[in-house]
Amino acid sequence: MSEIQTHYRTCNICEAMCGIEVRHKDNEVLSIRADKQDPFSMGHICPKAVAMQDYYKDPDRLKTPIKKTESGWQDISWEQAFSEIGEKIREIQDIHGKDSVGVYLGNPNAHNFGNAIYFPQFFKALGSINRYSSASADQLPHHVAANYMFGSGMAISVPDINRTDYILMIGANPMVSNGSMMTAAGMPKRIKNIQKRGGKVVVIDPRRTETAKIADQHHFIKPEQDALLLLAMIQVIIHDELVNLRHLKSTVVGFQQLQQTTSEYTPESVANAIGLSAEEIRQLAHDFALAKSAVCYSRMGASTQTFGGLCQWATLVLNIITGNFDRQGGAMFPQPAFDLLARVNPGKPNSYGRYQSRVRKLPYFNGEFPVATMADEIQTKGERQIKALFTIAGNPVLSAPNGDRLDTAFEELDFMVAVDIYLNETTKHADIILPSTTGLEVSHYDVFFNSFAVSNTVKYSTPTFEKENNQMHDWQILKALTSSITGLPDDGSTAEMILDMTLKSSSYDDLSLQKLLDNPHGIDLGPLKPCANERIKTSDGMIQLAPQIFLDDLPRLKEYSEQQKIIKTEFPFKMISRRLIRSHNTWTHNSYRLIKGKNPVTLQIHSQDAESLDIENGETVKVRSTTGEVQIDVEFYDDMMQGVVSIPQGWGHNHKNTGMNTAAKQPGISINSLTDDSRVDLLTGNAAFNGTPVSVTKID
Ligand SMILES: Nc1nc2c(c(=O)[nH]1)N[C@H]1C(S)=C(S)[C@@H](COP(=O)(O)OP(=O)(O)OC[C@H]3O[C@@H](n4cnc5c(=O)[nH]c(N)nc54)[C@H](O)[C@@H]3O)O[C@H]1N2
Ligand SMILES: Nc1nc2c(c(=O)[nH]1)N[C@H]1C(S)=C(S)[C@@H](COP(=O)(O)OP(=O)(O)OC[C@H]3O[C@@H](n4cnc5c(=O)[nH]c(N)nc54)[C@H](O)[C@@H]3O)O[C@H]1N2
Ligand code: SF4
Ligand SMILES: [Mo]
Repeated sequence: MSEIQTHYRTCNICEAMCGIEVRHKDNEVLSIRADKQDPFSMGHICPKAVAMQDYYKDPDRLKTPIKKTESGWQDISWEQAFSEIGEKIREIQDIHGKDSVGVYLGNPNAHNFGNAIYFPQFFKALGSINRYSSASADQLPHHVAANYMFGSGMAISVPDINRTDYILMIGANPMVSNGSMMTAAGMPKRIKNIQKRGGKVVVIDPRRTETAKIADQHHFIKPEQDALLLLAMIQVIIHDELVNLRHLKSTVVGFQQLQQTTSEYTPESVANAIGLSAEEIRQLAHDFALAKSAVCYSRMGASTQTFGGLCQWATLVLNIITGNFDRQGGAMFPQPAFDLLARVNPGKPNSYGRYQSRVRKLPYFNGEFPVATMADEIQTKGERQIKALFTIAGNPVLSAPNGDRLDTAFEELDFMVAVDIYLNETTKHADIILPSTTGLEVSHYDVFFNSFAVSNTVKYSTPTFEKENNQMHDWQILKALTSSITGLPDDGSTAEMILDMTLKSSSYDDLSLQKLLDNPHGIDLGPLKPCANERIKTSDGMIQLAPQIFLDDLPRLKEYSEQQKIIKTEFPFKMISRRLIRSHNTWTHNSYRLIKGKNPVTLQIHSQDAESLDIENGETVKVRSTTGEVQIDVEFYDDMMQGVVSIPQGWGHNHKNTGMNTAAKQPGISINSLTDDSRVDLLTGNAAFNGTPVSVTKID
């Protein structure tokens, strides 16, 4: 008889890095609970972690490579899959050039140990600049701002949430999302602790969110007007002589330019456009500047919008000019043991805009072009047109702006390979699907999210369950793909070997894989410390307060505000997205325990807005945008700002064409049938999901 065993590991579904305790007998999961001994998550967990057992046992999961044939999908061996892929990719690149093969990387790549380690080899083998990822539907503006102000896109500062006295959250809903670009398991407790120590939580959001409801203050803001709010706050702080650079005095350049360019953004001049009164804006600026410590944290709401770059720049400026940067309780740099900044040399060449995308001239940054132009690059004939595509752990048909267009574009490819655990809306277009292990079957070390974590810890998790003999991990698939393209043999390395080497050479003493194996709950490396001197990578070590590219983008902001006064009639509402506690992006809906109950995919609208259109609560309505139309049930929700409607992101499962059975019970509609791929932040190329103009009408 086998024994009940307890396994400790990290949940790798989202960036919160919660420690979990999995009790199991052989490969039957008995329970999944929070690991109270994890020094980072300290007993936090969310419902999604429990669903890890569902993905482990899911009969829809692919376990062997499949190939599309005239008589349907056929199982094939890994050898056959890699050999056919290698041959086809070489053939396409011989005819159309290296750049004719594109790559799209989805979100789980950031959560899967090993992927980041083996991507460089794979990219080198392909030799194509046609790369895309979910980063440009997400946090790209954070990286561009960090690149220009601190000299590296990975020099990301995070709120010192554990010690701050005042947090201003713009377009973030951590009570649901658990935090993002701020890895902080247990956000509900961390937020309550701010209030317990007498601090304040202020939320700026067009929806009175779950976070806004527990905050000390919430202000509605019209979608995509956050840059104006931030600029006005900066104007007030400078005008009212509240600037206090503190310890940063000798590290900051560009203050004069900042003062000059922001002086026109008085609260009075922006109040109408943004929907806050001039007094409210002034008060916010004063409260922020005068708090013992304060941090401004702007996320999805301030990034996936027409002015994402300006928002992230202005957010950092606000933290810096109030002396809340690289200081306890302000915005601070994590010092991860596996340090992605370690090999960045100060003054390294800037990759922003090194190339422009072929069709729409959007900027290349950090090895990629914006995903909002991927369909253009597939569908527009000419040199460097994408003829073949790899999608790796991504579902852009549901996640990218105007996903329906990609649904068509993927059919036009000569060849497509998907590395994915499911046959879904995106992977159904592939010629070959390579299924990887996932969740409880994989080992884990968080390479990325320790770089955004609110305290420094290290932890390595062994797999809870051994993978089946014929299965491959994502990183093994990447290595095999690399060999299949280059024809060169595998170098024999493993992700674990690289981790061990990196830990041993880290700035922390005595770290090694063995030490982490001996400490399965993880090791605390202490709170964030001031360390800008080692994290800033500009050539002169100075922080750039007013990089020209942001100043040059300000006229666009002005034009937009002018336009807003005119275009109203055809699409009178602004649409925003929302996240749900029991759903993660596009791929978790095959867990029945997460999706059971009422259909959560509703159009939230203020009852007065609905009633003015003669629409009743629960009624199915038509929502139309420049790109598409959907039918969806209305939910009266008076916590919406009037004029703004909200739809959950990540849904729209088309059960007829995919293998995902449980998800098909609650298909929902895809919000990205409505978002427009021509709406981007022109500065960074990031997708502008927020504020998509839509109309809402009765169905006759
Ligand atoms: N309108 C709107 N659109 C949005 C957003 C929004 O707020 N509003 N949010 C954006 C954001 S923040 C993001 S990050 C993107 C996400 O965009 P994507 O990354 O494209 O979408 P995911 O749902 O994360 O796709 C994950 C894919 O990986 C597969 N998968 C899951 N686990 C594994 C694994 O371990 N290995 C492999 N190989 N595959 C795996 C899943 O089956 C799925 O196909 O969506 C963006 N799209
Ligand atoms: N449960 C759950 N957790 C998740 C995910 C998930 O799908 N489900 N996805 C994960 C991923 S990939 C990410 S990137 C993070 C994202 O984490 P968050 O950034 O916290 O994401 P959202 O919940 O989308 O919050 C964005 C907020 O911005 C608001 N908003 C929309 N437009 C505007 C605007 O123009 N201005 C302002 N000020 N606000 C606006 C929305 O109302 C929403 O409350 O969440 C992660 N965690
Ligand atoms: S918050 Fe994220 S990491 Fe934590 S249990 Fe939920 S899905 Fe997993
Ligand atoms: Mo994301």
